[in-house]
Amino acid sequence: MKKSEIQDPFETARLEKGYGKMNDQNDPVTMLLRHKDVRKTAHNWKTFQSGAKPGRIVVPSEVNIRDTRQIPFEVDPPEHGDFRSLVEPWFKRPLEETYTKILTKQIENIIDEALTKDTIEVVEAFALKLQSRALTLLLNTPFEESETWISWGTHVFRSEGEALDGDKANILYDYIDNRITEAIENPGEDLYSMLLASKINGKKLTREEVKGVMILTFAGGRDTVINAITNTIAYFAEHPESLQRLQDEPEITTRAVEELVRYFSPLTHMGRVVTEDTMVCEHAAKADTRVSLCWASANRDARVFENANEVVLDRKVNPHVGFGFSHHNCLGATHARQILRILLKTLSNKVKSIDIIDFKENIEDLEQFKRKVGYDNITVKFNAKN
Ligand code: HEM
Ligand code: EMZ
Repeated sequence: MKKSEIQDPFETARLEKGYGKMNDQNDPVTMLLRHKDVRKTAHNWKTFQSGAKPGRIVVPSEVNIRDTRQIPFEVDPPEHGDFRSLVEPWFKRPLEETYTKILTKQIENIIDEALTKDTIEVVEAFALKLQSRALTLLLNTPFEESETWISWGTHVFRSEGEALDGDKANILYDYIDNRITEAIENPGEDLYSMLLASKINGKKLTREEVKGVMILTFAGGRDTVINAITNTIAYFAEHPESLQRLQDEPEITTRAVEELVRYFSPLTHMGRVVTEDTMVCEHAAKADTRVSLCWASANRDARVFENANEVVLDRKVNPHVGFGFSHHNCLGATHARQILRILLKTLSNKVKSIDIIDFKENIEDLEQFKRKVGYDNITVKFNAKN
């Protein structure tokens, strides 16, 4: 088996029953595994709600470490639409020319630096750095802020050995509180100030709402992006011919990004709370229990994807759900896609090959299923093109 391979642990359960079960802090979850059911359920917000108690739709549940509602993630229609329309233009800024130019420079610098080193640990010294620096663009805050974010490590709610780390979460909450106070006292051109100046139906956003958007921006776009970047490096280390192909056929880059997101599925699943007794996959789902939409399983569904377990770099029809589906689809997808597109372009221009020296996989434990989402660490050597 290749080191960069990400296997599909859901296949048997998906084919036989369509769902899997896991217990999470005595609040069990029925995981929906088929592409069709995942999409249908994501769409049906009346029966499968996001706006439950803050933290409950996340698996593992964050109810014990978070009171603030993440917005627009933990809000259902029609209120969801109000928040979403407010923030959507801001999250489309990654398409602007200046944004792309600065992001390209940031990524080139990180790759140039990696090329000067004998070896480099990709998660901390490459992916986390890249993610944090790029986030200064999305928030429109000073570049130096990234140093603080890098010091927090890869996940804002998790630390080694602790899936839910309340102390760590408090560092993020305090940090955001301070930045909001600063933006109130001295408004600027950043996301905090934009939110503080905004109104929905004539009413200003509350401080708690602003905090909810900011927490989500930090948490949702962190380990997902870090895993996507790290897995990309591992993949090209074992497929140098694909790197060459990207240089020869740059027109496939956009498709390649979508295919890597499908294959990696950096966010395995996300929950919903059932509002009324119902059936999923001929299985009873009681009111006030949880289901999850398993993006990672849906993305390997052979009824939808031919050769689902292979990376087909220029896959033409690719209705993957790696960024979710329906109204809650990923708000950060424009930013994430730009990062990956520029990463692929810069790697294919500058890097001849990558050697994997040492690595430790990050395996998510979903009881019945164990799934590789990325690496705890992976040390590589980058070799430059002549
Ligand atoms: C929603 C995946 C990067 C912010 C989602 C959802 C998925 C997802 C699957 C749907 C959740 C649901 O339906 O409950 C990913 C992946 C990423 C990524 C795979 C990287 C490759 C980012 C980034 C940000 C971000 C960079 C922002 C900094 C959000 C937000 C939502 C969301 C705000 C909620 C949108 C809403 O509720 O309307 N993401 N995400 N994500 N993501 Fe991402
Ligand atoms: C939440 C989630 C958002 C959650 C769209 O996904 O990402 C998870 O990594 C966080 O732990 O709080 O932000």
